[in-house]
Amino acid sequence: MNHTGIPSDPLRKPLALLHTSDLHIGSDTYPEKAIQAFNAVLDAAHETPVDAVLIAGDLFDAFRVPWNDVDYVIRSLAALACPVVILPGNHDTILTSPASSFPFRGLPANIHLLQAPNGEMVTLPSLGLSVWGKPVYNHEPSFRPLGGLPPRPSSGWYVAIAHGLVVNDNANLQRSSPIDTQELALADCDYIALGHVHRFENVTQVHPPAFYSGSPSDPEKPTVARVYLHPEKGVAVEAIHLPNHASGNNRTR
Ligand SMILES: [Mn+2]
Repeated sequence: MNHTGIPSDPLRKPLALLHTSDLHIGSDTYPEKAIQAFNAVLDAAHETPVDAVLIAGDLFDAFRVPWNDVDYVIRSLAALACPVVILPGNHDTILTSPASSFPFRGLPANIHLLQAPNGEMVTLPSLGLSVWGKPVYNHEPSFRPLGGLPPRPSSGWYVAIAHGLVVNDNANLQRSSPIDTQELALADCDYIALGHVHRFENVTQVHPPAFYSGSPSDPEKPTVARVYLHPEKGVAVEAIHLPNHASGNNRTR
């Protein structure tokens, strides 16, 4: 044990992650702004390099997204040259429908798309990082984005990604894709990267740190989150404020 009480683990090296969500590429109400916001996320990742990028849902807006946009997104994420983990949110039907023309089989090696309906773990041995997430196939009250979080791997950092609505009382469990505060409090991981709410928000329940990154196209406060995992200092999260582009989005969840 070190002075923080976190057991020493040689695989837990200092890491920086970029956490984003709710880009809504292909939106029919703000298509250009969505691309501008995506470009701002790429700029943030290039300006201050990170070890991995986590996209916590709603990268795309719908089932039908112009092919040029899909191709641009894939090529741009490949060019980041770090691992990119994508969790499908409720809008990402292009990533979850069997009828989709998305090039699932031709993805660049650094792009990890979570697809298993009951959740899937991506292990990145070079980073000592495991990332688990459960895609949104059915955006309804019975779908629990953090339900079934597997036990912590024996070594390294462990991050959960979830796309849903944090609710703090049982009455609100009738909302679609609910994440209750007990689930946040009991999750045995180092960080919970959330998407669905378009504003940066700290929803930590004592431990582990749990944040919404905010949407890069939010009309008032466009943000991404930068997450620092440090073996002695613990986990720190900061909002990175992005340029504010004209013509706001409608905060579609
Ligand atoms: Mn959503």
